[in-house]
Amino acid sequence: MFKFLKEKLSNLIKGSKETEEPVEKKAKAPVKDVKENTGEKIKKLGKKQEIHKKQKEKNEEEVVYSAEKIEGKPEINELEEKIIEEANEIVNPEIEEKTSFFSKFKKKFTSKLDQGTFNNFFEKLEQILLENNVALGVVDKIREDMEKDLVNIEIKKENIEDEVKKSLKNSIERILVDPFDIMEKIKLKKEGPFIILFFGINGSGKTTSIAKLTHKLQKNNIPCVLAAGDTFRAASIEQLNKHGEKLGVKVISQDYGADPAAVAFDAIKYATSHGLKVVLIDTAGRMHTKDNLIKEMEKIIRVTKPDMKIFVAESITGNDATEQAKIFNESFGIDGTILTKADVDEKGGTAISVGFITGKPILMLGTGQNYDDLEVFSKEEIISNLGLD
Ligand SMILES: Nc1nc2c(ncn2[C@@H]2O[C@H](COP(=O)(O)OP(=O)(O)OP(=O)(O)O)[C@@H](O)[C@H]2O)c(=O)[nH]1
Ligand SMILES: [Mg+2]
Repeated sequence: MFKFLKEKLSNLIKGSKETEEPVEKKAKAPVKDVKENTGEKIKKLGKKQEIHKKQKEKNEEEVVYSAEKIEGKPEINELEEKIIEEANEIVNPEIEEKTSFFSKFKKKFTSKLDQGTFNNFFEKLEQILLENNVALGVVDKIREDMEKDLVNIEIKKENIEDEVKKSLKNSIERILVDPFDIMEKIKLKKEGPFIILFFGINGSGKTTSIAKLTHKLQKNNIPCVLAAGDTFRAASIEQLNKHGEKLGVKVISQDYGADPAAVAFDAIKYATSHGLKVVLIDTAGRMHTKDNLIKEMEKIIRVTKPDMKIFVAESITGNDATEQAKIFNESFGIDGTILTKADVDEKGGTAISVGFITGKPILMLGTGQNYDDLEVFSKEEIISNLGLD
C-alpha cells in the first residue's frame, strides 16, 4: 500500500536534502544538448519567435542560440535560461520531478514562507494527492492545516523539509479517524447476540471479509453464526457455505430469491437459542442499482437492528469507494469500513479519505485472500507506510 504515494511524497519533500549537489550536475548535462538542438525544442514551447524578435532588434546577422552570443544581454540571457529550463523539463521530466522542485522552493525561502511560494508548493502536493486517490475534501483540509503551520511562520532554512514533513504528518494524523476495537464492543454486549451487518457493492469483498472476521472471532474464542443474506447472486450461498465448512461454523440460509431480512432473522434466532455470541450477515451487492441496495439494507436494518453496520469497499476503487461510503452513511449510517484489497492498492489515498469523509473509522484492512489477511487499521502504520514518521 502507498507505494506510489510514498515515493512521490518522498521525492517532493526530501528531494533537496539528498540530491541538491547532483541536481546541478545532472540538470546541467542535458542543458548542453538542449542548447545544441534548441530550434526544435524551443519551437515546442512556442517561444522561438520571441527570441527571434529580440535578436533581430539587436541587429544580429543570424539567429544563434549560443551562450556566448547572448552573453551580456541579460533579458535574452534570462529568457533563454528559462526556455532551456522548461525545455529540459519536457525533454527530461524525471530530473525536474526528482530534483529541482524542492531546491527551487527552498531557494525562494528566506526566513518565512510567503503565501505565493506555499501555493506553488501545494499545487505540486495537491496533484500528487489527487493522483493517488486522496479525495478533494481531504486535500482541502490538508491545505488548510499546512497553510496554518507554515505560511508566514519563522522557520530556519535548514529545517524547512522537516517542518513541511511534520506539518503533513500532523494533518494526516488529524484526518485519520481512530478505529474502535470490534472485539471489545462485542464483549461489552451482555444481552443477546451481537449483530453485524455487512454491505457494499458487488465484488467488494463482503463474503471474504466475513470469513476472515469469523476466523478472527474464533481465535478470540467468540462463537458465531453466518447468515447467507445474499439470496440474489448465483452461487453466493454455496460460497458462504464453503467458508462455513472450512471454518467449522454454522451458516443459516434459505433459497435464492428469499427475503434477506428473513434469513438474517432466522440466524439471530439460531444464535439466541444456541448461545452464540455473534451473527455476521452477508448481503448482496448490486452495482448498478444503488437505490435498491439502500432500500434492501433499510429493510434488513429495521428487522435485525444490527449493533454494527460495516461498509465493505475495495481500496483500489479510490474516489468511488469514498463516494459510496458517503452515500451509505448519509442514507442509513455506517459504523465503520473494512477496506479490502489493500495488498494490491499502490496508491492508498482511499485509506486516508474514507474515514474523514464519513467521520467513521476504517476498522480493518483486507490484505490478501487468506483467512489471516485481515489487519486492524492503525493510524501509526499508515503514517509509517507513507514515510512520514
Ligand atoms: N487480493 C485480495 N483479494 C480479495 C480481498 N478480499 C476479497 N478479495 C477477493 O475479491 C473477490 C470478491 O470477493 P467476495 O468476498 O466474493 O466479494 P463480495 O463483495 O462478497 O462479492 P458479491 O457477493 O459478488 O457482491 C474474491 O476473489 C476474493 O478472493 C483482499 O483483501 N485482497
Ligand atoms: Mg458476496
